[in-house]
Amino acid sequence: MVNKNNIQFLQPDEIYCDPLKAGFCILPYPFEGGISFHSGTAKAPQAVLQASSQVELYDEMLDAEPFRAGICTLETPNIPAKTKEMADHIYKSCKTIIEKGKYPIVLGGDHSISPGFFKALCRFHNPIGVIQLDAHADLRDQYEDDPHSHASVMARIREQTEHTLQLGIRSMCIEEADLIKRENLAVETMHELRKNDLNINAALERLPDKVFLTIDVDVFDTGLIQHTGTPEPGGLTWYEALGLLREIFAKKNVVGFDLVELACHPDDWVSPFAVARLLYKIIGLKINSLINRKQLIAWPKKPLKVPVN
Ligand SMILES: [Mn+2]
Repeated sequence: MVNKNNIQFLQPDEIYCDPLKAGFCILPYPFEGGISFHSGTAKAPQAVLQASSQVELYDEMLDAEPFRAGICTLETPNIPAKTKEMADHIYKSCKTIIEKGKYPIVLGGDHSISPGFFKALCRFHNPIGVIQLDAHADLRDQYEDDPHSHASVMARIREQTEHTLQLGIRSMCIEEADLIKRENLAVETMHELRKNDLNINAALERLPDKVFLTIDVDVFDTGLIQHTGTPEPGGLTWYEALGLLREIFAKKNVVGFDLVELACHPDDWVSPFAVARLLYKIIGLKINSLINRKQLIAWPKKPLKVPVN
């Protein structure tokens, strides 16, 4: 796993992306075998890495330079073509990253990669919950005969934990709606969120301290993220999402996260840049959370091991 990508996230000086020293580790995972609508997610990691060279290293919201903690981008692995084999492959890849003491981040790729990543986190963290930001409930037991489809992500995750919180949802089938009611699942629709019906603190309190965060970028408004595998109108604005993320990182120990479902389009420069910005914001929020929890004494000046427990 020590092989570096030719393009490093943010393209900082060499010492800040040294795979041995960096606290954060990004695995680009351009898998596109689980999609059902638009293609383009396979090219997304590369586009985000390229766009990241334009992201300012200083974060004005946090008044800090999070990159100094060290962020290494791994080379893109050879990914099996079938969803079932892929699920095992990403599990092993993420397990290796965690075993090396790195904070794991996966850059997709379509959403079918998340349950395997989560399975790796479950080996190290128990109890652990999941927070999903997504336009879609993803609770179908299977989709187009594939239980590992990107439309079944939360169904597969719920086999591993009962602690889930789904935010920004605005698309589901009636069977999913029935399941949510029957099992009283914590699903906050976009409609409820806009009515100010969401008590995020109460929702977060029901989860264990440790959580995995999975962000399907179709949770955003299509003005911000213009191309995704399955776009839906009416999503989160940039600052609504940052507000939610600030609350999540203030209250929870987020032990890993992924960003999935960006679809590339040759004329779209906005969306990959927004995802690069988002990725960097989240790394900053994680470091800020470690400082608030007194697991770090200050913003790091040089690469360090990120405490994960
Ligand atoms: Mn989605």
